[in-house]
Amino acid sequence: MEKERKERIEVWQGDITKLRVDAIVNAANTSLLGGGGVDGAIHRAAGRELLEECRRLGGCPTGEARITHGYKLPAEWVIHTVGPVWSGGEGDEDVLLASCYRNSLALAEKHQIKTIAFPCISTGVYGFPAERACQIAIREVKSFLDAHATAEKVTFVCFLESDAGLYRRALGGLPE
Ligand code: AR6
Repeated sequence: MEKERKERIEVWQGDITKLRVDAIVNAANTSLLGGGGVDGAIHRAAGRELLEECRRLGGCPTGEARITHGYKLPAEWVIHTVGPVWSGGEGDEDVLLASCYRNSLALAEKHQIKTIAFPCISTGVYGFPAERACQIAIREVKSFLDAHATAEKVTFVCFLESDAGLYRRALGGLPE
């Protein structure tokens, strides 16, 4: 079982908008109307129709997720989730970040999505420490995969080489 789960997780370094997977996850903000970072890249690549669909959703609270079509993206779906803004770790940032992964994966399951790619949510503009976020992301994905069979592959997309290193080390250290 453990080996099987390991084969369902991969790390890929690059631009998430290029990935031909069923769904890519967007690190959005509560307005869902676009922004910088990965959010800006996804909206640019998907085109204006994505913004129009997002507008109809009326926003998304931190820690929750919403799904739209992918339009001009190679991915069929975009799952938009809103990570917490880091404020020193004394608030509920860890819990909210875990909710982003859990709620995104629950939406994927609901839509029978088999392949899904995550960026490193909250670790850019929102300032969440990369290593701490990586541990939370891996923990949530592992427990989801153990409980659900629909998802065949979860890809952690790391834009930065340093993040790819973090994920590869953390996943290499999974217990056998
Ligand atoms: N593909 C994959 N990852 C990327 C890409 C890309 N094309 N571009 C950046 N990253 P951020 P946040 C990585 O700032 O911290 C936006 O303005 C980046 O290196 O995009 O959740 C939203 O509208 C980092 O590892 O998202 C919100 O206002 C990760 O994506 C706010 O930023 C997340 O960085 C959300 O901030």
